[in-house]
Amino acid sequence: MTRNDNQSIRRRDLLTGAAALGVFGTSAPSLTFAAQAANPPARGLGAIAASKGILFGASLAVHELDRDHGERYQELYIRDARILTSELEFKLSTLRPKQDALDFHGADRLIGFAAAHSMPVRAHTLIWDDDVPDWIHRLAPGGISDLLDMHIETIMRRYAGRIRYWDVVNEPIGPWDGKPGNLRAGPFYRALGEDYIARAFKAARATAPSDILVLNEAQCETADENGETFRTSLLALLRRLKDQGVPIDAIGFQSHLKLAATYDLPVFTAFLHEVADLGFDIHITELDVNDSTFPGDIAVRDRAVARMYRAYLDAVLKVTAVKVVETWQLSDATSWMNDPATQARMAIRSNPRPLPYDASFQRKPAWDAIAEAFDAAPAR
Ligand code: 9MR
Repeated sequence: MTRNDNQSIRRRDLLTGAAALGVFGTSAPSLTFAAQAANPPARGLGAIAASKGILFGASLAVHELDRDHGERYQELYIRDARILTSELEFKLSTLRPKQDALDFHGADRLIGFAAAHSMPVRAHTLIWDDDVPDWIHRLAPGGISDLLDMHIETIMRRYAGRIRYWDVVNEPIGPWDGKPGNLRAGPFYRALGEDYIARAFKAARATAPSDILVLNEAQCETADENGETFRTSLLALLRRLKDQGVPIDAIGFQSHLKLAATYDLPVFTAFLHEVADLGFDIHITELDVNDSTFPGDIAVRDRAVARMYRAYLDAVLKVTAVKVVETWQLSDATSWMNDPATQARMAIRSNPRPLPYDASFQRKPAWDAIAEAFDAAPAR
C-alpha cells in the first residue's frame, strides 16, 4: 500500500475504533485471551494452523537479523512461521538497483535462512508498478517489455527448486489512475497495457511449471466505496485473465486492516467465494491491524486489535479455499507502520501495535486470537 492509503480513507468511513469494532462485534465470539506467558507457547502458530491444513507464516526482512534484536527476531520465526515472505529482498529496486547490476545478497540470505529452518518461501514480488528503480522510467516501451520477460526468467531460474510461491504481479488495481478496468498505470502498464499481467504469468509458468503463481492485491477488504471498487475491478480482471487461460494459481489478499475502517465480513467472504469459484486458491498475505488512531491505553488497544484479528480470521477461514495466512512481520518492532517514513506518509500519530508480538518480542492478545481462530477453523 502506498499513496492509496490516504485515498482509501474517506471521512464518512472514519468511525471510532469502538464503533468499527461494533461491526465485527455482531459476529465475533467472546474471546478468552490466555495470560501473557513469559515462556514460549507449547505450540507455535504454524503448528496450530497446520493441524487444520493451513499454512501460517510471516514476512521477514533479513537486515533485521543484523540488529541488536536479531536473535530474538529469528526466534519468533523459528517458533511460529511455516512459510516466509521476503519483505524487500525480491523487489525490483533491491534486485536491480542499477540497470546493469544484479544484487542477490539479501535474497540469497533469506533463502538460506528459510532453508536452514525448512520453511518454504514466497518471493514478493516479481512485477509491481510501485517499487521500481528510477532507471526503469528511462526505458522505452520495448525495453520495459524485454525487462519483464528477462527479469522473470532470470530470477525464477536462479531460484528454481528453492522457492515455492511467487507473487508474480502485485497490486494491479489502482482506480485513481483512471485507466480502463481501474488498472494501475505504472511503467509496465504504460508499456504493455493490461497485457503485462498475462505476459508476466505466462513467462513465470514457462520458467517454473510447478511453482505456485500468485496475483496479490490490496484494499479489497473494507466495506467502503474504495473496497467495493477494488473488489469489483479485481473480479472483472480475474474473469478476463481466466477467459484468456492465464496461468494463475492463487489470489493473495493483503489484509492490512485498520481499527478505524469499517468491514462487512459477510460481503467480503461472499466475494472470496466468487474468487474461489473461478478456481483460485486464496492466500491472506500481509495481515496486520493498524490501531494508530484508536484511543485508549495499550491494554485496550491490544484487545481491540486481537478482536479484529479473531473476527477477520473466523470469517475468512470459513472459506476453505483460504490455504495460507501470513502476517506482515511478527513483531511491532519491525512493522512497516513503525518505520518513520511510513509514519510521516500515513500521518500515524502513535506507535502502532499491529502484530502478534510487541516491540519487546513479547506475545500479545493478538497472538492468542490468531491461535484461537486457527483452532476454531474448519479443516481443509
Ligand atoms: O513493508 C514494506 C516496506 O518496508 C517497503 O518500504 C515498502 C516499499 O517496498 O513495501 C512495504 O511492503 C508493502 C508490500 O510490498 C506490498 N503491500 C503493502 C506493504 C506495506 O506497505
